[in-house]
Order: sequence, then C-alpha cells, then structure tokens
Amino acid sequence: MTFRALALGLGLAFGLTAAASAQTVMKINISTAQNSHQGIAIDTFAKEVEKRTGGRYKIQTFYNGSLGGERESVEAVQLGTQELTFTSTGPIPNFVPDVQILDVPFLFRDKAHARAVLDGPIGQDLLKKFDAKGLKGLAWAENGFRHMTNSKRDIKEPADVKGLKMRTMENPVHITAYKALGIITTPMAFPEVFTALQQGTVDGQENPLSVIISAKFEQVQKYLSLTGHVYSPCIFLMNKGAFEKLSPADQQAFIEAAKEGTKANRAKVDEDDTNGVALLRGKGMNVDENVDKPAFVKAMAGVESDFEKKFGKANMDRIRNYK
Ligand code: EAX
Repeated sequence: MTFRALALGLGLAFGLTAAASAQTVMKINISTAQNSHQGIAIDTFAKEVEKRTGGRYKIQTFYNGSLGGERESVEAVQLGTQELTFTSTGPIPNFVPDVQILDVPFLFRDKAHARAVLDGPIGQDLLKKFDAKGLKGLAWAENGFRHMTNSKRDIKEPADVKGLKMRTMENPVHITAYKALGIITTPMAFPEVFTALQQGTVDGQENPLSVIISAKFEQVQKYLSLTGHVYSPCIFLMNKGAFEKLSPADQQAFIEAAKEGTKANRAKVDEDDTNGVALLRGKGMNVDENVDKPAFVKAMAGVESDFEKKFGKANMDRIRNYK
C-alpha cells in the first residue's frame, strides 16, 4: 500500500467516523406511560425521524411526566431548553389562546368528526398559530373523548356531579364548563392526579379511556360514566428555532414522522375505546354506559352560548358543520 493510499484510507475512515457521530439528539416527553396511546405516538415519531433522516437525528423519549407535566414541558419547548413535547391541549390556551375553541364541550360529534376537522383546513390553520409563540405545531393527535370517574357515586345525569370535587386540567374552557355543572374544580398537572385520587384530595377526574387505563385509575376510582363530554386533542410541538435550523427536507421528515405518530396514536385510542369498558369492569370498576347526554348538553347550554360569544358563533358552527 502506498503512503497516499494509506492516507486516503485513514482520511476516509476518519471522515466516516465524523459523519457517524454527527448525530443530533433531541428530547420528547409525555405525561402518561410508555404503553399508552401517547407512548406509541412518540415512539413511532422517534423511529420515523431516525429512519427518515438516515440516523442524523436521534429522538430520546421520556414518559410518565419524568421531565415535568404538560405546562412545564410546553414552557421548556418554548424556551428551547427542550426540543419537543407531546401534550394534550390542557395547558395550550395559556400559550395559544385561539386553540381553546377545540376544548369546548360537545363540539364534536365523534372521533371521525374531530379528526377530519384537525386534519382539514381549520386544524391546519390552528397549527400555524403556534408559530408566533416560538412553537412549531408538527401535527395534531389525540387522547380521545373524556369521561368522568369518581369515588363517590354513579354519574347518570348532571345533578349527580353537583358538589363533586374533581381534578381538571389547567384549562380555562374546561374549568368554566365544569363549574357551570356545579363541579368543584381543582386544576392540577397530570403527574399529580393518581396520588390526589388515592389520598382523596379530589373525588374524581375526567379523561378518555386511553388515559384511565394507562394511568391505572381503576385502582383509585370506583365509578366510571361514559359522559364523552369533550374531545381531547393532543399535539406534537417543537421549538420553533430548532425546527427552523433543520434543512427543508428534514423539516418535512419531522412533519411526516409526526403524522405517522398520529396514525399509531389514533389506532391505539380506537383499540382502548373498543376494549376499555370490559377491561375496566374486569378490574372491578362500576361502568355506566347509559349517561343522559342530552341532559348534560342542556345543562351546559348557558356556558355554550358564552363560548359562542367569546369564540364567535360562526367559528363554532364552522367546526360543528364540518364534513
Ligand atoms: O396525559 O392532564 C390530562 O388529563 C391529559 O389528558 C393528559 O394528556 C394526560
């Protein structure tokens, strides 16, 4: 081997090592467990980002609120101390007020309706609203429809929730609506909820089957009523500066990876909705599937018209009538 060839060989080897180590590591987190609909969302996202960028980007995944609750995480992403998070819209109104229209109770007929709105022009316009707040909304995903659980009684109609002390998300739309029902609202970050239920700090909480199951709330709650009172969107969020540093092709890769994460997330929510009731009954929960929903809609009519004034009736109708 000539000296030249040796030098070239070494140079190549060195170059390859340099390329292999030129990997950017980013963090993403959730409040729920890895085996949840949120876990599959970020695991799929991480896998797809690595695949679609040839391994130049590695996404580290964190679960169970180990990096903080949802509000703290959105703050961290906004500041850039963390690149990514996957969150419900619980804390989003404090950052991007326009998005809170999605948190209005009984706005969506079913998951298909909500998904169509989020994937269509309305949802895509709302994603762009994050830009002005130092955030990049990569894709909408979901928790599903929220239902009430508590340790006191079977909830069948609005009168049953009066005086119940319930943990709510730190979400002004939810809090306003639940107060109108006579619920004593106690906003709290998700990682604190299990203990609060266990210790009786609150009587109940509300979340989709997907969250109830993965958080094992059946261990600390006796009653579940399928109130389906509000749809709970989730979102893949990225620090805007970090997103803008990506090449256009890599930006596309991150967006596509988030969309793949959403597909897996929605499939898991569907699975949990299909199997959840039997599963939770099997674990001893009292599940009521015959809630008087029209009575809940009626009981919220007052706040509903307040929301129409606040968010614009035309905007709410546009979502309600979206096909
Ligand atoms: O991770 O805080 C909540 O109740 C939300 O549903 C959250 O997404 C659970």
